[in-house]
Amino acid sequence: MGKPRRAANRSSAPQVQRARPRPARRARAARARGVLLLSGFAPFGGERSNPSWEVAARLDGREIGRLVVKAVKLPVSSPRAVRAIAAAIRRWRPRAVLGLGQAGGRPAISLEKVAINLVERRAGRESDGGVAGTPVVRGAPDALFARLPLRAILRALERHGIPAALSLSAGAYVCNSVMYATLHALRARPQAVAGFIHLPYAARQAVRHRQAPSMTLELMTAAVEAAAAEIARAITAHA
Ligand code: PCA
Repeated sequence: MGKPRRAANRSSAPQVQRARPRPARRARAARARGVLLLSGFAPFGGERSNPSWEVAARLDGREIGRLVVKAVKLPVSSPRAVRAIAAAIRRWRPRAVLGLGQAGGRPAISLEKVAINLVERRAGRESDGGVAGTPVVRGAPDALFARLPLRAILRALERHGIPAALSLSAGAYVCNSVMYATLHALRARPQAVAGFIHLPYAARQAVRHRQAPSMTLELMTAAVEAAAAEIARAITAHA
């Protein structure tokens, strides 16, 4: 008895199937889908590539949890990068913003805890286009803390067997500026998740820096993906 009815339903498939999914659930799912803005940088300091952008580009468009990754490439200049990340935040209204940058010489994935309101040129670096010793945002607080599930990310990376560490300084160069500007831009949206991760040299770059530690792009991509999954989980848990 049930059979003919099912067959009849199938024959008028388009309407029946469209009517089937529960609209309330679909609407909830659509609302829950948000953007994870993932920034990376252009090469600098004589390098031909920057692993931060290579990793961000690899993850562009990926769905991680209920977040869709939108990758954005930033210039290595504090004022220009700050303007670019602020514009991207206005444009995409992301649920989460994760900045990536290269910190050649660091031995592990660095989860940054603090951004300071200071732009200092690093000794020996080419000009970054900013003015040394100035605030990232005039009149704003001296420091802002990352709004990331840092412990959960650290544990996840440990589970994946990827060397990672908490870092208490993102420096005072362009990466720190971007982290600070991001946290400042999101100050009125306390539920937005935001922070910064520094990556070591990619193995390919370390061919020219033989004494420096390095990681493969694959491993760094897996690390950022695992971090993004923890971010998505944290957002879902608080939704
Ligand atoms: N690292 C630099 C700027 C761009 C990048 O990838 C920094 O640590 O500030």
